[in-house]
Amino acid sequence: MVDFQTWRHVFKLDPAKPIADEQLERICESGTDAILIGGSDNVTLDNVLDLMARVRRYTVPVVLEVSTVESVTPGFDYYFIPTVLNSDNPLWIKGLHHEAIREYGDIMDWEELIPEGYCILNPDCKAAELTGANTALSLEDVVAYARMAEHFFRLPIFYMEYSGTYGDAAWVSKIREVLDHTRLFYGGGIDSAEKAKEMAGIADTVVIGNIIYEDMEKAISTVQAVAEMTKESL
Ligand code: 1GP
Repeated sequence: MVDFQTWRHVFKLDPAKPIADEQLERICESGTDAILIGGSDNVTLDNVLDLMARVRRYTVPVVLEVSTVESVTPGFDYYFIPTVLNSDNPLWIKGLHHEAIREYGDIMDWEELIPEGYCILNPDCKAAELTGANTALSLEDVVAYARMAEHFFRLPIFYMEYSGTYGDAAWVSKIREVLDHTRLFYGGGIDSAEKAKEMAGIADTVVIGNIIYEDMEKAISTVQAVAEMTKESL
């Protein structure tokens, strides 16, 4: 049985962005712990199905990070469901979730459904704009969201989402200190082995996205970097 609780390195592929077969093979065979399929724009059932089928040629676990109800389809190891803790729009906190459960509640395998408590920290990213996230947060605000995720909502994942920009390692460290059971995911701006190593030294799981489409060598180098950091911290 695949267990997301052990994952240290995850590649996030955007179903709306084209990727050649050879490139996909390098990503899937890189030694990463999982492939997360998800994006903010133009995610359709067609492009999700297409990418899932292509990733399924490899043994790596594959997860759908659900952003639209229409794109939900069977065949993934897990369904990660973001709930955006710093959005004031209930649609992104529990509205779409309600819609999806109304539609698929009878046939859902609840073990495969993993809620993620998102805290979006880059004001300029698509996800912030889409969800109306309040990114003008102090560190104390983020600490409170992390504690809310762990102790109030009892979420298995707290995701510091800096998508497109490299985050503040001091902030990530502080959040690390306040979480015991909830897994800390970090994503955003990891475009080198050094940055992958730094964030993997703090967070439980690092998510690497954009660089896959910009510089394949650098993307691949993050896998080894995270493995080294994991070894060093054992
Ligand atoms: C995006 O957190 C991921 O949802 C990864 O961010 O694309 O900046 O690597 P990047």
